[in-house]
Amino acid sequence: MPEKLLQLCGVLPATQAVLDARYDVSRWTGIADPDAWLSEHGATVRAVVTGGHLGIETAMAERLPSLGIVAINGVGYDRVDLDAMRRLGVRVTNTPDVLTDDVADLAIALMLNVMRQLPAAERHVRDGLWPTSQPSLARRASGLRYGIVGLGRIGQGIAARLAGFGGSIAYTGPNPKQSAHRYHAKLHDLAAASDVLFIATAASGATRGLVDASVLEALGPQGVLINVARGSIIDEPALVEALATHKIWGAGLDVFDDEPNAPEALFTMANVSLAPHVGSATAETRDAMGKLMLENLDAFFANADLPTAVV
Ligand code: 8YV
Repeated sequence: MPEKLLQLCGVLPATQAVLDARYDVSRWTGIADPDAWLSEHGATVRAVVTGGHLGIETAMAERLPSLGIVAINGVGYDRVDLDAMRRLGVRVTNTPDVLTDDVADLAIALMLNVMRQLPAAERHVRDGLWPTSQPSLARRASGLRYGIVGLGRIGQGIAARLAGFGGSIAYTGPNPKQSAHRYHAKLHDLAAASDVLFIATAASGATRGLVDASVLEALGPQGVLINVARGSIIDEPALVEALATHKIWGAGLDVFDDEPNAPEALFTMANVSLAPHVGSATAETRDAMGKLMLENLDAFFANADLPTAVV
């Protein structure tokens, strides 16, 4: 009998085909009455597959008494209460490394979008305005002071790309790392010393609203904020206010606090580039994430070491 698996997120067709072949899969989105379903089938579920941005509610996990593993198809585990999973005896895995390059690429793309005003430039051509006018001048993106919040895998990927832009790179995090880049213990000091501030830190309860009005003020009226981590790390109303009142110059955002909802006030703002959480959304990376997620599941059911265990 295949093991019962509850799938909370969508995956690529190739990954789905393997899941469907190896497991008895129920897809959460196809379940008409979730409460009744959990009462009837909850006790048989052995594995949950979920996205980094989705995680799993502890209340749901508590209704799955045979649950052995939550396999996250993503690197972030901020939406999973790890202590609760330990208490419930549930393993947790994620998909680190395979998405680092794509997320770092997107951070640079957002910076270029904002500084070089590429969406406006493209609209200019598509709207047929080129023969009669020029778009407004943009800002140089190279040779600046770049700050990175979180010099982990993705932060280092961003730093490696920025090395080609000239300028200087500094970072903050709980502790200094073995790195040639300048360390600031305080986020405010890093923000004050940065033209472009990249958010690349893992989210947790402790990072909620970390980038608040005072950090944005420190970044200053010429400063640009780029976020490819989690929306929760930024005080979103404070960000909207800072942009609207020109306390900072611009922002490039791939993540939001209440996805898939982004604050509508941002939609009409100049100097803002928005993306619908696509940091890891390339065919190559999503395929690699799917494979790693499957490897973790297979290892769990084979009683083998989990390739990328979080818990
Ligand atoms: C994806 C992510 O949106 O890896 C993460 O933590 O947030 C993204 O890669 C998601 O996990 C895809 O399921």
